[in-house]
Amino acid sequence: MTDYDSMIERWSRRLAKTAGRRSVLKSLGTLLVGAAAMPLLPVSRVRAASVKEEGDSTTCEYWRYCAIDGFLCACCGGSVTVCPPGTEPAPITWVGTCRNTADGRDYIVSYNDCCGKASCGRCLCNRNEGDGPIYRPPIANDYNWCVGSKSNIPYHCTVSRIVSVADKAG
Ligand code: ABN
Repeated sequence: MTDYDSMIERWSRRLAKTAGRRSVLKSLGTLLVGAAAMPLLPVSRVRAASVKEEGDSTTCEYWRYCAIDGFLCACCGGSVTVCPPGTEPAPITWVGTCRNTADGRDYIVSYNDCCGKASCGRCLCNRNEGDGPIYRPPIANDYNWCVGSKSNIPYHCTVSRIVSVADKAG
C-alpha cells in the first residue's frame, strides 16, 4: 500500500467515525448540484492557421488589434504573432475579444508585450475595446507588462495571438 493509499484510508476512517451517513450524502449532493450549475466557459481552442484572415496587420484597423495599446510588432521587424529579433514576449498578457471581419466570429486574443529593446516607436495603436482598469490585470492594456519579464527589461512592441473562439457556436 502506498503512502497515498494509507492517507486516504486514515481519512476515510476518521470521516466514518465523525460524520453521519446523511451529512456526507448531503455534502456530496450539494457539491454535485453546485458543479452542475456552474456555466461552462464558451470558449474552444482554435488552430491559428485555420482562422480566416483579411486586412493588413501593419495597420491599427486590423481586426485582432481591437483591445491593443502599444506599437505593432508587425511594423517593428516582427509579425502579428512573433516578437522582433532581440526581444522576448512578457510572460504576462492581457486579453480582448475581437470580431474577425473575415468570418464574423468573435475570438479571444492574447496580447503579449515584447521586451528587450527600447520602444519601437512605429505604428502606435491604441484601440482599447473592453480595456479594463489596472486592478483587473487580465484585461488592462495601459501597463508595461515587461515588468514581469527578466530584470524588468524595456518595452518594444506588442503581438496579438488568437487563443480561442469566444462565441457559443465554438
Ligand atoms: N502594454 C503596452 C504598454 C507598454 C508600455 C506602456 C503602456 C502600455
